[in-house]
Amino acid sequence: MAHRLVIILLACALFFSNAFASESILEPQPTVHVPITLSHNTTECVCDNPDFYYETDYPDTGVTRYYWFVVGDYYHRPDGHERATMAVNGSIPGPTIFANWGDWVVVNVFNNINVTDRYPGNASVTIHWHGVNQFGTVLNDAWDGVFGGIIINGPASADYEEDLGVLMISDWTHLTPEEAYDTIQLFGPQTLSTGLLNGSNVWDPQQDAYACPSWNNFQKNMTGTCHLKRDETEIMGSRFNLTVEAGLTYRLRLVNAAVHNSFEFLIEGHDLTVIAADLVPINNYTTHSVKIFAGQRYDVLFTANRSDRGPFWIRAIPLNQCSSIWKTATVSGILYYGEYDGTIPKDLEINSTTNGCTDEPMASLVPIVPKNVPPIPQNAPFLSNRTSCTTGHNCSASAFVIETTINQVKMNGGTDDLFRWLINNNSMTSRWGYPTAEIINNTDTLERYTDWNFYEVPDDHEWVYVMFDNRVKGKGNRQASTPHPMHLHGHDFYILAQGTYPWNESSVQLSNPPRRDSALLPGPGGYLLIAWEANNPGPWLMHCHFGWHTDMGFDMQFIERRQEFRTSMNPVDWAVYNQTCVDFLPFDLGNKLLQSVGENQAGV
Ligand SMILES: [Cu+2]
Repeated sequence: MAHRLVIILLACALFFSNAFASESILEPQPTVHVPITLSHNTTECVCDNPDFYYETDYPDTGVTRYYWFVVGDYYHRPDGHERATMAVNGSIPGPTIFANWGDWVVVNVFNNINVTDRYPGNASVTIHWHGVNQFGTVLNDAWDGVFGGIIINGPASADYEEDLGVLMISDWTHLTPEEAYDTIQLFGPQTLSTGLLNGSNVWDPQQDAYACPSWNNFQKNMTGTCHLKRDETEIMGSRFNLTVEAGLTYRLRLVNAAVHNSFEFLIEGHDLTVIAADLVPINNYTTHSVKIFAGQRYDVLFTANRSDRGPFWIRAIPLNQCSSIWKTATVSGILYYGEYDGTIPKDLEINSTTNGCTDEPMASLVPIVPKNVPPIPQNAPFLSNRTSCTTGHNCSASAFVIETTINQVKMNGGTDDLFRWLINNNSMTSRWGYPTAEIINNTDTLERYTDWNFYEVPDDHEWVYVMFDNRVKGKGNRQASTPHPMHLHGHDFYILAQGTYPWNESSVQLSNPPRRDSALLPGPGGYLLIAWEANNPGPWLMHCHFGWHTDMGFDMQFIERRQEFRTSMNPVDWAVYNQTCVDFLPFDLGNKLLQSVGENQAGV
C-alpha cells in the first residue's frame, strides 16, 4: 500500500519535470488563471484529425499552474463514522488539479505525516500521476494510495453544456489498512464496510452489529476493535448529490479509486454517452450503465431530459462476483433537477448486481484517432503454432506470457502462511533502499534481483506484446476466480484480445484496437493480450490495481531501453533522484525490508 513510500519530498512538474529546475519550491505560488481558449465543441475538435495525435501534438499555452500539496494524517467521517486517515490538503478525495491542455503544472508536495505517533519512524510519500504518460520523466513516477483528480480542459469528442468534474467511486472500510492488513495477508481480502461517491455516503449504525461476522477472521486472530452495535439509531453521514438544470447536457469524469471493488455505474432514468476511456477519446456510444474497474476512468455525458424531474438515484452498484462490500451497504447519490431539496427517490436502493465482471466490450472502445499495431511475431510464446521468426514478421518485437498464481508462503523467516500473488512464479518484492533506477544507473546486474519481476525491452521503438494468463493455479481457492484490473505506467497500451480461455488467435485485433492504460484481466480462466510501443525509456511498473493484490506481489517492471534510459534522462532529474535516495537511506533502517505492517509487502 502507498502509506509508506520511497521519496520523502517530491517536487515535479506534472508534464515535464525539467520545469522543476527553474521554479522555487519555497513558497506557495499564485495560480495563474487564463481564459480557456480551447472549445469542447466538436466543431473545433482536433481529435478526429488523424494527423493530430495527443501523445505527440499539443498546444503551448505558455501558462504554468502551481499547486501545493500537503500530505498529512487526519481523522475523517466520510460516512459519518470516524476513522484515522491519510489525505492531501485534508480532504478525501484530495484536491483536483485543473489545467488547460498545453499548460505546464508544478505541484509542490510536502510530507506532513506524523511519524511520532501514528507511523513511527517511517512515513515517506510518492505520487503517481495516473493517466499522464510521463514521456522522459520516469524518475518522477511512483505509486499511489491517497487520491485526487486531474482535469485538463480541452477539446472533447461530443458537445455538452457543463462539466460536472470528477466523480470518484471508491470503497471504504472502518478499519485502517494497517488494522486490516494482517488479516488480509492470512485470509485474503475481506469484506469492506461500504463505498463512497466523491468521499461521501451514509451509514446505518445498526449495520455495525451485523458487519462483525464478516470480520470473524479479524476477531479470531487479532486483538482490536470489531465495531460493536452502537446506541445511535440515526443514519450517519450524507449522500453525494448533483443538481442539474432541465434540458442541459452534462459531462462527468468517472474514476474508480477503490482498493478492491468493481462497480456498475448508472443514473436512473438517464442514458450515458461514453466519450472517452482512460482519457482516450472514443467514438461515442450510448448505454444504460458503465462497468468500471479499479484504476479505470470513463468520461460520460448525460442529458437532464426527464419531464418527471426526479429525484433519481446515482448508483455505483458493486459487481457481486468481483466485489466485497458489506451486503447491506449501498453506494449511491442523488440527482436533483433544480434545487437540492433532500428528498429521496422512490425506487429502492440496490446493493449488488449479478451482472458479470467484464470490461466494457472491446467493440465499444474505438479510438477516434486510429492507430494500428504491427503483427505479433511468429515466435511469440503464447502462440500455439509459433515458429522461428522470419524477416518481415516483426521479429525484433518482445513477447511475454505472464501467468498468475496464488499461493500461501512464509515470508522473511516468519511462520505464518501468507497469501501472495505470483507472476511467473515470482512474487514482487522490491527494496526501497535500492530502487530500480538506481540499480540501472549503477550498471548493476538486473538478473541478480529475480524477485523484482523485471522484463527487459531493449530496442528503440520496438513493440511489446504481453499475454496475461489467469488460469490460476496454486494453493487455496479464495481468490482463484478473481479478475485483475491491470494498469501500466508510462503508456497507453492496445488491447488485442480479452476474454475467457480457450482463446482464438484469429480474434486478435490489430486494426485500431482499444487504447488505454487500465484493462481487465478476466477471471476465472481469463486472458488479456496487450501491446505497446517502447517509446518511453525507463523502468515502468505494471500491476493489478486491486490495492491488496498490488501489495501481495501482483506487480512487474518493464525495463524499457535500459542503456538509453541511463544516458537520456535530464541531469537535473538524476541529481534530484540521487539526492533523494541518499536522503531516504536513514529511513530505510539498514536496507531492512520494513515497508509496512507485517513487513511482508511487495513494496508497491
Ligand atoms: Cu488482482
